[in-house]
Amino acid sequence: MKKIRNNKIEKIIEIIKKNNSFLITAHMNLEGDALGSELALYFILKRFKKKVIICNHDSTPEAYNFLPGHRFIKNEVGGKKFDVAFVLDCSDLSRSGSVEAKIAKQAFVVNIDHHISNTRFGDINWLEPKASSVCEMIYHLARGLKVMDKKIALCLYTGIFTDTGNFIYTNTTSDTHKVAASLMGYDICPHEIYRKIHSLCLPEDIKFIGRHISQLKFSSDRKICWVMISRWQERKYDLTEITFSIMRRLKDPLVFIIFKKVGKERTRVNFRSHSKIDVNKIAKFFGGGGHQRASGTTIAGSLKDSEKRVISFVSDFINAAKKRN
Ligand SMILES: [Mn+2]
Repeated sequence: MKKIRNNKIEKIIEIIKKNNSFLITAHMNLEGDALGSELALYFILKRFKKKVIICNHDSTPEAYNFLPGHRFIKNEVGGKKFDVAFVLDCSDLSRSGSVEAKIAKQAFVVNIDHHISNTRFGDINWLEPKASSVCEMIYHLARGLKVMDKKIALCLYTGIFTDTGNFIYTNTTSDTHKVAASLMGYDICPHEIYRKIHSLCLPEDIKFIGRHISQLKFSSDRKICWVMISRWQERKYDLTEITFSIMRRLKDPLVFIIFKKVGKERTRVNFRSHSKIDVNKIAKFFGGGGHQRASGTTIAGSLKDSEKRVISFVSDFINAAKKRN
């Protein structure tokens, strides 16, 4: 096993044992790792008879309604005070959206994350940039507390599964597989999880993606591939990931980008890397962040304007990286 920060786990165990009420949150645009780690931690704390509330900025996408406990998740906690707030899978506290204001008022904040761009906003910061997911980290916490059951295992497995792109991204390590194998011992069916999360598209969604795929753009050296989406329909599931999974089939590009118009002068830009090109650094330049091979940012500017700025920056970035090697 690679080095997991056991001293942090011990400290967090102490905090759990000493306190009674807990608030759990994660980032906006909920996905498998955010929800899986929140719910797993919820069940872990419940085993110690603690008062626990999960509160998120966004509502839970329908695709994740198979996760046990999803009905307990709230979008509002009123003026309640908690002894401890757990913030999961957030590189920055602002990623928790409207919950940020609540967290800022809590006595003690535990920041658990695997984003390399994490800003260390907690009173305790347990950061494992090499972990595949926060769920992989929570697995070690659960082991430290000697709790595990089918519900916790299903939540954790789902987060590891989705954050590794079904075990194909470069964040998948032998440790990730060891953790996943151990969780499978609790009667987990990966094919069912896959079907529940990934087989939801309606014919119009596939056609929508198809239209955009037919208009892919490439830099002249074909190292950058991108797509512009002016009318983005929010769905029960993540069309961004589906679009990227098709783009990733391309042989030549090193960086994949999706530009989405999300407001009059606001463009969401998501990056994926196929290579050593560090898209966390690219997103950071534009005020965002994430992981080395998956990141994003929101730019104040029109779709066209953002395209121009980002593509020219990425192209220079790739050329500079080429020169260094
Ligand atoms: Mn994650």
